[in-house]
Amino acid sequence: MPVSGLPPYDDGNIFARILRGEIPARKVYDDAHALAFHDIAPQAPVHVLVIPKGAYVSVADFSAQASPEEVAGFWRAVAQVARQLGLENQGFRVLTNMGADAGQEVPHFHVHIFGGKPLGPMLA
Ligand code: IU
Repeated sequence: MPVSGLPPYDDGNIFARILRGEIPARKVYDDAHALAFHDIAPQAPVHVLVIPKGAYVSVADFSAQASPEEVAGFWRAVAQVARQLGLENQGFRVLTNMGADAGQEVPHFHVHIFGGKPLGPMLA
């Protein structure tokens, strides 16, 4: 069960279907712990999503329930994806939305990587 008060993990969510190969995605990275692919509605010149392979609704669930190996593997993958996309030297933004107030649309934990231009200040 989610620790965050969000509904239980739904196996039919779109990212679960991408993980199972039922729906195509423009993949940029794939390893034991994480999959990364281009967002279908990019909000920056580079906009990639990184998702863990395990079934976690949100960052709260992932942080509370994933094994240390999964957590380390996931965040190493995030850094690797940014490197691979050439963002490391110019800078980039990593963001996750959790729950309704943050506008989380897909109930499988994911982080957004934005880059490819000066991003300006964060919007609250
Ligand atoms: P959010 O953090 O849950 O709000 O972000 C979900 C993102 O998933 C959003 O940027 C969508 O454009 C993106 N997305 C996608 O890349 N492919 C899909 O099939 C769907 C959403 I549905």
